[in-house]
Amino acid sequence: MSDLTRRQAVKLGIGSLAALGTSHAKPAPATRSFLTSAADFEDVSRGNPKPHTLTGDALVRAGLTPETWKLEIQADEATNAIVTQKAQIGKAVTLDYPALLELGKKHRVMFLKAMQCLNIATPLGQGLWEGVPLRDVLRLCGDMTNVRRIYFWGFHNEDPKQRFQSSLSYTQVMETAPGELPVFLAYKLNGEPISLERGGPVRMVVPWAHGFKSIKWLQQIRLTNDYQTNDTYAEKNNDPESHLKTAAYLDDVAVSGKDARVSGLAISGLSGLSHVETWLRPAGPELADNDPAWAAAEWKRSELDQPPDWRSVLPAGVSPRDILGFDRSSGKPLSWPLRYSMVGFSTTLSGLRPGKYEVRARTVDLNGFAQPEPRSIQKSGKNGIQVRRFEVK
Ligand SMILES: Nc1nc2c(c(=O)[nH]1)N[C@H]1C(S)=C(S)[C@@H](COP(=O)(O)O)O[C@H]1N2
Ligand SMILES: [Mo]
Repeated sequence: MSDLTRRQAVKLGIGSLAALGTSHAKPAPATRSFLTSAADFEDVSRGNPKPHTLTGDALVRAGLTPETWKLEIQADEATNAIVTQKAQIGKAVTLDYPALLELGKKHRVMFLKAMQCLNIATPLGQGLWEGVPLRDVLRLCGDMTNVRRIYFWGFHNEDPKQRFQSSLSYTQVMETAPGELPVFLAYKLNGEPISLERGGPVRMVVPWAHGFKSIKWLQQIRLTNDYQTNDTYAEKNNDPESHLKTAAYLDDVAVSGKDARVSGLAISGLSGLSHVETWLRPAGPELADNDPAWAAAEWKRSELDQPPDWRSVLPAGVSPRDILGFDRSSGKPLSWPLRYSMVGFSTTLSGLRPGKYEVRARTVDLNGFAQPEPRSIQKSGKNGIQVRRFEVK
């Protein structure tokens, strides 16, 4: 349940986590900005050298400038004892950056998404992502036969061992349930071209998934008849088909006199977010999962931040009416909190007696299930109930 240290992160093979070693417990901000600026996202990137550290010619050779970027879409014709028929597509396609932007004129989608690593108990950031649905890109390949899955990966220093790849089923890509959100190839973050560090020029964005499906520096797509995941994240015991978890993440508690302000961020995952609750008790030793105190806990509702003034939050020229998850005519969110985004919560505990305390926070989803129910394995997303300790003098 404790947050991840840099050493643990390295052991788990998570990636760079450059900033996380020092900033995993976030101070309670006086005001929290709804969107995270591209540079303030926590970075989770593999590679040696990391693709976003390349410059000059190396960057050009890597095809990571808007002028040199290309996406190759091909059939993967491999067969085996179970996959007996090979995938076939009308034609292989190579798409460049201007062609993708051109597709965007007709098909563009915009969407607010929290980026969250399956392995890290802190949200990485929240952005307004803009791009073209993957299904509209794949249509360029014409008719497809025997395609059951889409594999994709990014630039990886031309060293196959560094490849970071992910996959989706054909159905997930081509069909979107009402109210659900399509997978898309993003070329803008917060109204700007996607920075190299955030995976630009083009990054996959999989709305319902943890970060590892949202492949950065995207350059390759394969259409295959293989029905199995090939995700790099299936290694190290992770569940490669897990959905984003509904969960609360705590800031450090801010104590002022006899008052304690408890705050944090709640992610609305696949099961949605009804509300957040907090539980205050005198500080004690670590609570085991089977401690009777859990059953007697008094959980109290916390306040969720209300929708912000969208005009002041969104990049210039972006209307909420154009963002998926918002009503086309009123420009209001269809639900609050928004699907797959995060929202601040807070509670002020007033008039506390001097002493040491611990406070926990949990979400309740739209099924009425309290976090972490249905009880998940930690390798399907870090949604353990967090605790913060503080003292009132
Ligand atoms: N090409 C590539 N894409 C990648 C990764 C990577 O190492 N290489 N890391 C993934 C993981 S595990 C996460 S959590 C997110 C993090 O996105 P961010 O660095 O923009 O916060 O990127 C994903 N996309
Ligand atoms: Mo991740």
